[in-house]
Amino acid sequence: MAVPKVAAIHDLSGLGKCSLTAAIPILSICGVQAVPMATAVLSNQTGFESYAGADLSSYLPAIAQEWKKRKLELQGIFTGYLSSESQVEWVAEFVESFRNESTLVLIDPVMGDRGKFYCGFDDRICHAMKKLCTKADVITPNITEALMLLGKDTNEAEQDKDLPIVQGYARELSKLGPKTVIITGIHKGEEIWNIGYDAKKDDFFAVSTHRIGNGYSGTGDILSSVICGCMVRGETAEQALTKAVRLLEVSIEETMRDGTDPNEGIAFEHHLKLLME
Ligand code: PXL
Repeated sequence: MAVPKVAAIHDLSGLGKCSLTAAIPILSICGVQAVPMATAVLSNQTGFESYAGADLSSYLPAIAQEWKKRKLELQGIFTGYLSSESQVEWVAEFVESFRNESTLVLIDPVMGDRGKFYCGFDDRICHAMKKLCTKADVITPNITEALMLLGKDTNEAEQDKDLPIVQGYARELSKLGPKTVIITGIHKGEEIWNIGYDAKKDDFFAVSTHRIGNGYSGTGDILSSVICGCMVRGETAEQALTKAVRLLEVSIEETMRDGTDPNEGIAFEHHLKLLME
């Protein structure tokens, strides 16, 4: 089988091991070609005390036009951090223009974590992201982003959760359009749960792990990249989530031992082999 192609639409951040610096190696090890579209170039992810960079929104239409000339056929479209409301709206048009019946569209609605928006984001990005999610086959919000998309109070994001309540959130989010919803980073005692919902089967799945550390840069992007790579190569969402959580677990354990600054991200490079078929 030819190597499947996935358009990976995220920023390129020098430091932080998130977005494209996570998506490209992970898709590659899954046997999938990343076709990157950099939405912005940044010195580092925005959780550091400062950053420098450039938004690339004005270049994206010309890049898409060249891809059309090359008759690019995509087996997947995978979006993550997008810099502005207008960029999110443009990406929704891109999805419509490039998808076909067999394209897997995975939208990771990157907006915030631990109950708060990331630097520079507010309700406007949430409004646009909710519309973008209607185009998705799969969405992978963390619990904060799920609450934002549902218009609920995000202060409860870090509180211990009753899992049936989160299952209800996943089912509600699937009504936006995506057949698969995976809500990540749900606190339950000393564990972190990730809940999946398959709307076609009206069935739930869940993968948990011990809580280690207090949150590292890029973990959500790594998880969504694994889901994308594994699903494009034919695995189920549940199989993909199980692999993603295992990769995060061992990478975070190593990162804790190394004493790395959480803004720098996790030591996933040493564990990518877990994703080989
Ligand atoms: O990991 C999410 C993410 C991606 N890209 C950029 C970010 C963040 C989170 O802060 O700042 C630029």
